[in-house]
Amino acid sequence: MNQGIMQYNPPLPGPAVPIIEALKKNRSFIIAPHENIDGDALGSTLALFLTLDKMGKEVYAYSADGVPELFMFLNGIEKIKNAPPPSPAQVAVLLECSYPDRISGGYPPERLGSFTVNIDHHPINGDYTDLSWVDHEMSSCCEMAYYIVRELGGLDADTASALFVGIMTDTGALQFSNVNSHTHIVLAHLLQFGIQGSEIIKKVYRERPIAYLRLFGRVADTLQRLDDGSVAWADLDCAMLDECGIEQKELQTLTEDLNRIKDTDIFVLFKALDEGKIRVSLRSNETRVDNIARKFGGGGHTQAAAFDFKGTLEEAHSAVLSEIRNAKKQPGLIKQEAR
Ligand SMILES: [Mn+2]
Repeated sequence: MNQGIMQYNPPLPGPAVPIIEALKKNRSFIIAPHENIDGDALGSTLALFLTLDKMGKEVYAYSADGVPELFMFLNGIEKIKNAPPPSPAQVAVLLECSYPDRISGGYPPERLGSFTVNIDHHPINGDYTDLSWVDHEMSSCCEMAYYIVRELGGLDADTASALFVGIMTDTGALQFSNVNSHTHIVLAHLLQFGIQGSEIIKKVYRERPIAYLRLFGRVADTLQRLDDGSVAWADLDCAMLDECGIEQKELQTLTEDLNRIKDTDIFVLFKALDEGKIRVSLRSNETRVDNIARKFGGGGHTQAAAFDFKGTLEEAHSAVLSEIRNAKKQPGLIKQEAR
């Protein structure tokens, strides 16, 4: 560390203060990310785990659906368990769980802690915990966790790497409009802990197992475009995963990797991986997609949202594409500022 670090210390957001107090004064914690863990939920889970552990607290962090191979290079990642927590802690810290049914493993909050804390950057949050910090202006949950980790004295190369991964994966390596000057200042501070930012970006954004690239090819083969080409979609099913030897949890970057079609506004990935249910992921450049996801009982951000559709792939195609057509016809929904 050198003296320059001070100049990158952005001011602590007010809502983080009571959460920091709760973490300081309690002894035992469970850290729970959302189901289908992604880089952001994972980075914040790991950074908070390492920080509380270093403070001598009793802490259990888990991801019921495991940890994607892509993130296994992070130091301390093996401390995140797949098994459910043995018993509730004093405090459960829920990360990006907009609603209780998003909690990894489907456990109710009271099963995890007698006092619950919620940290989230999704625009709509159920406000179901004792303490809550929800700020949709934040690029990522990791940008929020940064402040908590920093105030608790937890910033070091390992926590900085974990937080860096989450900020990068949730901003598409700074390509999305959720990035602002604060995000850059936080990243600048993290880089001062001796982490190799360019190496991390390479691992997360460039290096792909060959089986993954084969799967990418199979899914890209299903690409179709609507009308004027402003809407594109692709399909994925279990047979493709089996043929390519890829597990479901390794698909974290697939939507992002596919969503780079020139002159396309909305990209939709239909994942037929569970009986009678299609997981639909939406990405957009201009049209808001969180409103579309909400119509189907899901949610997310203005430019990245998702939901589960009950029915067949064909039914999902027809319902979702007609809803997108409607959304694009309503001027109020088009070309809004993303954040
Ligand atoms: Mn996130």
